[in-house]
Amino acid sequence: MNAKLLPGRVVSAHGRSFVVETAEGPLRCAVRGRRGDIVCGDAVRVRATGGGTGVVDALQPRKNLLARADAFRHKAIAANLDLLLIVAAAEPEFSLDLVQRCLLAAEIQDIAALILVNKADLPGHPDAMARLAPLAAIGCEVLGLSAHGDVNALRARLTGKTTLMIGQSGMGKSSLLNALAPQARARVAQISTALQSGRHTTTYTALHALEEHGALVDSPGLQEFALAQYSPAELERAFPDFRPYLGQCRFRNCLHRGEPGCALAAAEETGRLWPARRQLLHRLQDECRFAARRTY
Ligand SMILES: Nc1nc2c(ncn2[C@@H]2O[C@H](COP(=O)(O)OP(=O)(O)OP(=O)(O)O)[C@@H](O)[C@H]2O)c(=O)[nH]1
Ligand SMILES: [Mg+2]
Ligand SMILES: [Zn+2]
Repeated sequence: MNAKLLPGRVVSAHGRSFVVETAEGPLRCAVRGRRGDIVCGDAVRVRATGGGTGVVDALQPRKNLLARADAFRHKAIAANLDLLLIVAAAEPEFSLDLVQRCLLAAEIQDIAALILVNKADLPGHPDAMARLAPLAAIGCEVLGLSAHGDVNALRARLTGKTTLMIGQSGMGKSSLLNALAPQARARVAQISTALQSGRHTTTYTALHALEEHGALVDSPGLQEFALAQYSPAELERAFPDFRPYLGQCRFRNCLHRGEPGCALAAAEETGRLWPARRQLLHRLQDECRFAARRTY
């Protein structure tokens, strides 16, 4: 039995089994003990056990971790990311709430984010772009293109980076992966027109090498994105548009829920803040307070 320790990177995580890419090729590794938290992008050391299998010996410290958590469970998605690509489209209809939650998760983990509006060939595309205008106005980058057309504008953004694609089912994440890394041959499926939703075609998270250096991680479609693992204060600080006003409220412990002299409310009244943002903050804080009363 070969007992050599090899450095490697986790390239797919499927339930309790995952694949680690090493200098000697990919090794299929099983989870031993409490290792259920290993995700795509993790740097590990593995002990080869022969026949293309291995055992993870050590998980290296992470630069960041993209994860979601509600009151009931914590779900890590991918680690050591340089860019979060939030994929939306005109069809099925995308959730602005979900896009914003993804942006906040990236902000808290210090990961750059880019909103990609796919399916630019569809007639609903300009409306989809317009729905994102309030986020573009606060400095979020929004790029529109079609996975079935020219993807070079996106390709240029991915060079040398490890990028995670997330978004609702049916937005075209796997189609984008196929356009950028054809050897991935990811499965894609028609959306359900009756339900106006995707079909949850991608079932596990996997990392694919890009020709022009860098890696693209495809993930299963999300229905919701809870951020209950963060504190109310962390959530508040994750809104870049709130920053000029934080600390400016009359009460130092202002919850921005109608107290007199609230700087966020005043900024809304003069059109400097988009009211949907404070409502989102309140929903997130309510969710994390509810979760704090429970244990996983
Ligand atoms: N018209 C048009 N259709 C697209 C485009 N990109 C993807 N689609 C279609 O959208 C449907 C869903 O695409 P997928 O790539 O499977 O979507 P996904 O985001 O990976 O979905 P999940 O794996 O379920 O999360 C497929 O029928 C694709 O052919 C595009 O740019 N234009
Ligand atoms: Mg997919
Ligand atoms: Zn306030």
